Amino acid sequence: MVDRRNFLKASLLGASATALAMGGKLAARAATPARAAAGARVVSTWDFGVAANQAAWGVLGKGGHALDAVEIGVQVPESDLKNHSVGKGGYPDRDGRVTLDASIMDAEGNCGAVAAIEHIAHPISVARRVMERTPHVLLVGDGALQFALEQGFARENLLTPEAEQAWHEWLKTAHYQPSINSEVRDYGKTGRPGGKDNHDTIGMLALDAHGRLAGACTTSGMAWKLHGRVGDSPIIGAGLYVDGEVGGATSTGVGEEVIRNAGSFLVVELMRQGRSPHEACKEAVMRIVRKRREASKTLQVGFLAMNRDGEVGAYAIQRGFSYAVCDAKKQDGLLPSQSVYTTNYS
Ligand code: SD4
Repeated sequence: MVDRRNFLKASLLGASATALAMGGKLAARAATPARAAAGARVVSTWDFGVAANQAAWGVLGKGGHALDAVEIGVQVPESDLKNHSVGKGGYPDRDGRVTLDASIMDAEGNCGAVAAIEHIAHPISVARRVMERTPHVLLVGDGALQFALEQGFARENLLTPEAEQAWHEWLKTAHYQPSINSEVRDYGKTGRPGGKDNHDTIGMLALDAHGRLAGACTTSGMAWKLHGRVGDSPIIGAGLYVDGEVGGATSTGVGEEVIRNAGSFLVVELMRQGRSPHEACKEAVMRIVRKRREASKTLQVGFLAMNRDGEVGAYAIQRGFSYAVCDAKKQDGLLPSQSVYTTNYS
């Protein structure tokens, strides 16, 4: 767990030392980047969260808004063609269509989302437009695409040759078992989540220097899903939830299990009752495991949470889940999550 109090103490000490060195009150008030970012922190799911956090830090480090930070941050994996579970380059559904899900939320309960949207490379930015320019929360499928085009987003082919080839391979058996995290099992050398060859959904939570919280979540969903399938990521309360009084949570893994348990909302409510982010994530994971004792052995769900004080916690069903942490002290933190099962992914 990252201790924000020590971090704050360290930054304040650092700031006053600088002020003394500069000799005077005026200097103490100077808006150095370190001061502008004091107290800010951004966290996100999986190894690829490191690069995404650094992009978000470009906003937070200058004292910018948490909402801008999470949007810019998750655009990094959305643009990464090597990443087959977020944005362009994502694996398609069983019909060969790349359909994307995304959501964004701020501390005041403002939120927007798109589900099963095609042909748009940055669904997170469409989700933000839904939040800011419509009276709605969630647009899906053709309606979401129509709105995005009206808003000036470019129409693109999101199916890369590599993803298309993987789909043709899959078609040879066309075997899909919804209870198993096929994105993890079907590719990568380790056969486990969290390695460099496989990454899941990115969920990101940011706290800015003004104490504002925001979150974002974006994915191409489960590879080879039924056309029209929507996971947890665009469902507010499932894949993402933020409450300025408490904190935020996000999830990755088999979305059906997260939706069944209103996962991210549950994590935030558990924190409201006094649990730490780590304890809250663990209890939300255990709720899934208790209900699905056998199935849980072969599926992955991970939760990541940050409270309003900037304390961070995570927990997953399977080992291998990682999360990236970035603040004024260290911009490339990557931590392993604890998990229920510690044996190899089966
Ligand atoms: C979903 N939770 O669509 C997302 C995708 C994911 O491993 O995280 N896959 O269910």
